[in-house]
Amino acid sequence: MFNKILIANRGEIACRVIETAHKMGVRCVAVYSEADVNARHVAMADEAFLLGPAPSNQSYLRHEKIIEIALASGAQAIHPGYGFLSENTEFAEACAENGLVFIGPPASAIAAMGSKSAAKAIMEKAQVPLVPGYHGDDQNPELLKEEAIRCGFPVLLKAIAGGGGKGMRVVNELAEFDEALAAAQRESSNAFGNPDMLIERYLTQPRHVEIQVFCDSHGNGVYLAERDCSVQRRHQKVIEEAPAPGLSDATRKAMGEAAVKAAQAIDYVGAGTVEFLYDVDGSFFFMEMNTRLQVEHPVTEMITGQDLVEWQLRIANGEVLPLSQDQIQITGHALEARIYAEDPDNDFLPATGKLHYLKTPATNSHVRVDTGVLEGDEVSIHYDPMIAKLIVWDQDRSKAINRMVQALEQYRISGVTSNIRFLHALVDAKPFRDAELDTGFIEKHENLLFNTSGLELDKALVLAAGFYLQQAKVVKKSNQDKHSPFSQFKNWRMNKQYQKPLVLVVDDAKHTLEIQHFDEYDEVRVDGRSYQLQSHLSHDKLDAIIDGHCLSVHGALKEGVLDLFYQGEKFNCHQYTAEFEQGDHGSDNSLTAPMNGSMVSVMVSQGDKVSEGQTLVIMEAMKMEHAIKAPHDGIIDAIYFDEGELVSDGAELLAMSAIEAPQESVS
Ligand code: MV4
Repeated sequence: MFNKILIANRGEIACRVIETAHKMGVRCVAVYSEADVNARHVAMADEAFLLGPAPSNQSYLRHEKIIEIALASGAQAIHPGYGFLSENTEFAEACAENGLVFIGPPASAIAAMGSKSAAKAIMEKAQVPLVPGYHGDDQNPELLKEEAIRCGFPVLLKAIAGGGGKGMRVVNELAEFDEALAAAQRESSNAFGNPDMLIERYLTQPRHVEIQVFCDSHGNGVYLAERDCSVQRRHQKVIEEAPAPGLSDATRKAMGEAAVKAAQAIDYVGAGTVEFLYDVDGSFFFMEMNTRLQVEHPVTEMITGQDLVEWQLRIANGEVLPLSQDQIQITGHALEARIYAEDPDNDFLPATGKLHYLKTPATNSHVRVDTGVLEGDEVSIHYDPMIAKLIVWDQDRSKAINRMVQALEQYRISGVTSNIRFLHALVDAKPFRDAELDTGFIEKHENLLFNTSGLELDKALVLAAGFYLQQAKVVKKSNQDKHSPFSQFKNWRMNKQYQKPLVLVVDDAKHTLEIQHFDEYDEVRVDGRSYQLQSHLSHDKLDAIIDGHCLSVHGALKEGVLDLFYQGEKFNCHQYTAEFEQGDHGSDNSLTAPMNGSMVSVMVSQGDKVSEGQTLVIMEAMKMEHAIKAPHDGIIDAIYFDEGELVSDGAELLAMSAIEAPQESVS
């Protein structure tokens, strides 16, 4: 076995690989960018080397530098994780040329799966089922039309050079075909420099079911069951699970054997995933093969009891597969939720910031957290905004869902917007519990998933009042410092009528709470409605009784801003003060960056007259564009950034002044 490996990655997957390597007694060399010097993967490694500045192309994508570090540090092998260099043929070749073992498949196998049409041709030859369609070289439009008719409408045009859902177009009927083909070819030429198309019968409600395969260098191959990854959003997986609900043993076997055939058709070695479209009638069709360890591999580990990273290291070391096919058993059900720094209620806009409060569920045989961040870390624009993977296991799917709901409720993040509430709503939704899965799940059930809230506003406000009150008590006891930020609570005398009402701001609306203290409880009045509150705070946990309803919430208070966590939801408020008003709304004529990013396009010039809602500039962060619009009619006074410049969160982008309505002359 290698005594030292280099991990050419960052974040949770780098940490995941280090964990297993250490368990096996293998030393780990990490690499890191300037942004990651304090990252968890660096801390976990035995040693780590700087690659360069934060952007990936100056750090984690630098082939030569990484190989140089591996050689200099005495590592014998490189684990690429996923993303970055994991499916880079040149990098795999460069490892071999330098006598380093690439912990992944041979470069030729990566290359074979790089082209969609070539991959389909290989799979057809290996008798792996393909969606009925055409993937030939002859691109004569008349021939393509004949082929479309042969498939049966609706058909799907897929750009040969596309991928990940890019360059696809549905054609519902013959009459639309000519125009749709011409448009698809134009788009594909522009986007990928290649107009060539595949044609397939379009499956209207498919599921994404993928098989985990492993092959050793002695010609053996096995499958470790499947994962259902149908719950996706714009081709990003959201929830993954294993096994796939409702998949029969016979289908599992057929799909597994097809996947092993697919891998062996390209002389595969190592961990791979063969993706299938699984249709409502139980048929399945090859989609593509991923030649790496995947993000969602933990659900397979949970139901098979195997450590897939250990399998990777042993196979890379030339060993035979640890288990034969009949030794691979599946037990129970596992789910994975991807916790992201993003705002589901705002078109999944990526979020950045400091994770100033980060609490994770207790881990045990049922709950696993794979993460690369710690409390206090920064989520930046430079890398994928995944904060963690939350993985649960239980004897059956319904129990596993309960575990997931519970674990999400124990996952609390303050400082960065996350998708936790969305995930909680998703796994708890009836159609998800009923396993009504297909790739359109999120769109179909929008009403259950977005802008939902189970916590009544009054109750939340009363709980917030309890938190502020109890926090003030704790601070008063332990800190008499007049200059402490909590001296603002000096008016909160116990057992006396509270002099000043507590004014809380929620979603820009002010709520006035009148509080009266009694020996046994506080009376809290919200807009004339009165509640009896008893509360007790220990650390961040508030136990409360509101009119006889006992409930517990957690809170994170920072600079007067309170996040209350309750059953997977986060309730945000702050105390109304003059400073907050300023900080919140800024000066009337400024426009600020909503996140770290870069300026893509400046669409106005100084002196321009603009109208409310007009797009002024476009910023980009995490490959997503975000239009900054005029909040009112006005005139552009100044523009502070040029196209292409980096912009940090909160920076003033431009200044504009309002156009005064024409004044009526006053006589
Ligand atoms: C399809 C399809 C329906 N019919 N092919 C999307 C990504 C790409 N790799 C394959 N994709 C699809 N191919 C036929 N003939 C529907 C999809 C599809 C999809 C597939 C898997 C997971 C999520 C998806 C979301 C939308 C569309």
